[in-house]
Amino acid sequence: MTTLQALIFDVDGTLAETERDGHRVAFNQAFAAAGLPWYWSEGIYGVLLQVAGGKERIHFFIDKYAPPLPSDRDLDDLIAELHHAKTGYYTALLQAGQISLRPGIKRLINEARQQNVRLAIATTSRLENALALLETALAPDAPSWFEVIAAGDIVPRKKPAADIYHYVLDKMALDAQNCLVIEDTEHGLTAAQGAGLTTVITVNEYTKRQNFAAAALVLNHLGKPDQPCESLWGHFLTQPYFDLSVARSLVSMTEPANASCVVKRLREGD
Ligand code: XBP
Repeated sequence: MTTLQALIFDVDGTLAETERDGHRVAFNQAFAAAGLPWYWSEGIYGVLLQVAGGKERIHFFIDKYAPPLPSDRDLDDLIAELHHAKTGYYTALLQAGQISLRPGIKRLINEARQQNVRLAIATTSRLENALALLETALAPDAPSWFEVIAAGDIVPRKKPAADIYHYVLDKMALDAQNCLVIEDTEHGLTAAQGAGLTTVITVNEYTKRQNFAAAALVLNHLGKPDQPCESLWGHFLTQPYFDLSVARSLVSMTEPANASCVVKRLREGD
């Protein structure tokens, strides 16, 4: 029988709402510090999020919106410099305690640690960003709870390519069927599916209209006893939150013990 041996977490948007209030703000701080008249509004940032990776996102912005560019700068050097500065602003935002974890994340991670379910991270973001979030929002020693923290340029192709998930599985010497992924985007789902991984999605404002038909379960968040989650697609939870019992049911491909009938239900026009 297939058993759950590991949980693999995406970072941005999954562990915390880092995109709108973290990365976006830090990109804008880096642009202003460099004297560039660029500003990424919440709306524009939603468009830019279709490209994963900070450097790649700045490239995409320049290609799509043709903003004013300094004539005396090599483009790749400028982007590398902006991205380096942005990382500093982003980690400073985290150190200032500006960003907290999404509902249920800490509870699920603690439950996994108590039950010896192995933990890993698979993110497109830079390693120092992932470490800073874990340290500031979870616990100073939280990075050590994760057996593998796969981040940024460690693989040649970022999500939606499956590379980062293949990397994690190789490093942990695990079969995909024994792992469950928590993601928040269609790109993340595509990457995890590409590696054969069962995936649970917790949507956010930027991703709630994306196509998650291939997910095992789509929730508004993982939920906690005093803040119930809502099932948007897949198995309808009959308890107020997602926990390891549901995770085990999903990977064993049996009807979840704590979920009733399948509700293929997506929120439209919401
Ligand atoms: C999130 C991303 C990243 C961050 C910025 O990745 O797409 O590009 O927005 O990261 P994930 P960097 O959902 O896989 O965690 O600036 O550090 O590249």
